Amino acid sequence: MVSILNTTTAIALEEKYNAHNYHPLGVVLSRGEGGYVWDIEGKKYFDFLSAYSAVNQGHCHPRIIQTLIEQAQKLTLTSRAFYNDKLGEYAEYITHFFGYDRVLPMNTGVEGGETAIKLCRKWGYQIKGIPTNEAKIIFCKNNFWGRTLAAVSSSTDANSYTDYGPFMTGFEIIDYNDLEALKTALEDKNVAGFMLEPIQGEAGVVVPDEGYLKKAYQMCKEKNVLFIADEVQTGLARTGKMLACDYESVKPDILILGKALSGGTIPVSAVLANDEIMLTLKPGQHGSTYGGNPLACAVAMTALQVLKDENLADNAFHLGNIFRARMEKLTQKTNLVTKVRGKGLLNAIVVKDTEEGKLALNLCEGFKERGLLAKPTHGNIIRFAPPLVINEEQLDECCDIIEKTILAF
Ligand code: IF1
Repeated sequence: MVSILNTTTAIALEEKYNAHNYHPLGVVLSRGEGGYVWDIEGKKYFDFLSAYSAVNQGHCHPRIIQTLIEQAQKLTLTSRAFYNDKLGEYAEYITHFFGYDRVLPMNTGVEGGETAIKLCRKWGYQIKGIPTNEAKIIFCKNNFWGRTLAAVSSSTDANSYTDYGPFMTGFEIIDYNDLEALKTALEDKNVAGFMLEPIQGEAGVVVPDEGYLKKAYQMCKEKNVLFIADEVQTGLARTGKMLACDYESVKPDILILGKALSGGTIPVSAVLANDEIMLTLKPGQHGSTYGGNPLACAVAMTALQVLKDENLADNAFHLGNIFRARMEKLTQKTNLVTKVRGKGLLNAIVVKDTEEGKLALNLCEGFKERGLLAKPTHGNIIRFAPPLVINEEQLDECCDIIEKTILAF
């Protein structure tokens, strides 16, 4: 098939043949390297989305790609019907890396969440002694952990759940960053777990009060309830620490990782827990064809090692402070930016809500014209999450683009 694609024709093809389940910005990317991406016409951009934090290590990181190629030429998938020579090595590596007894390898982030919930329920019945089918899991308002039926059953976003019912039961919703609400919810003896994002991503980079995670964790411990951290987006150096929970020295009972675990190459997720929880699962009770495949295992080890070797958490911490300081300054020069929030390089600005979120969209179009890609969310919030490999000079250039664009409005 011969095709001469340009931006217009590439978009037209998607519009014609693909499901309309997304509304992308009008740019067609065809190449990426580090903090940059290029569109099909060769225009270069700073990537300020990082595939929703999946490319923390930067696009096409040479070491990760090298591992990917080498392993792909040897063995990619065996299923778990047989052992492979990479899974054991990876399991030892990642459990030592995060300090857990065991890992359960999956593929997408949402499968990690599903796995965590299944594990939590099994633990609830077998160890905590909750009566059959009575287990409850607490979630927070505006949570986002994916698109499966369980995920949308715990969602409070009408876009996510409308017309997908009937929904799964046993999920309780409380306000985020509300310890009183948690206290009340924890009174129920059938609560097995509390699952939350340490910073709510999709909700618009909502950072809870300092001490919230620590206190919530302690309250869960007092009630023999598992603290489940969804670090699919906040984890792996994004927020300036290896895990966002590290800020409050909280070690989740169940830790969910995804996205950057493969540095943006293939879907790799992981659920980490100690024996008491993980060993409630027996052969045949959970799994996935691709989970723990040798290609994923090899890639994930390199992806994690890159985070460490390149001190990407420290870089995110440092550059994040600079970025937010620049944006705070901007709020003094314009009334279009009303709020700046985030940690490390997971940040957002809230812009003045005009007609139907047009401003945020127009601003992102403006950023694009000046060579920076970002996407609005919830109409008036713009998320800024560049790959963690960018340097201070590049960040300054990006801040200039953002500032110039906003001040031109
Ligand atoms: C989409 C946002 C990001 C997540 C957390 C689990 C998952 C996600 C905390 C599931 C996924 C995504 C998916 C993406 C948009 C997106 C997102 F805009 F919704 F908020 F990242 F910022 N836990 N987040 O954020 O992981 O199954 O997708 O691998 O298009 O749905 P997944």
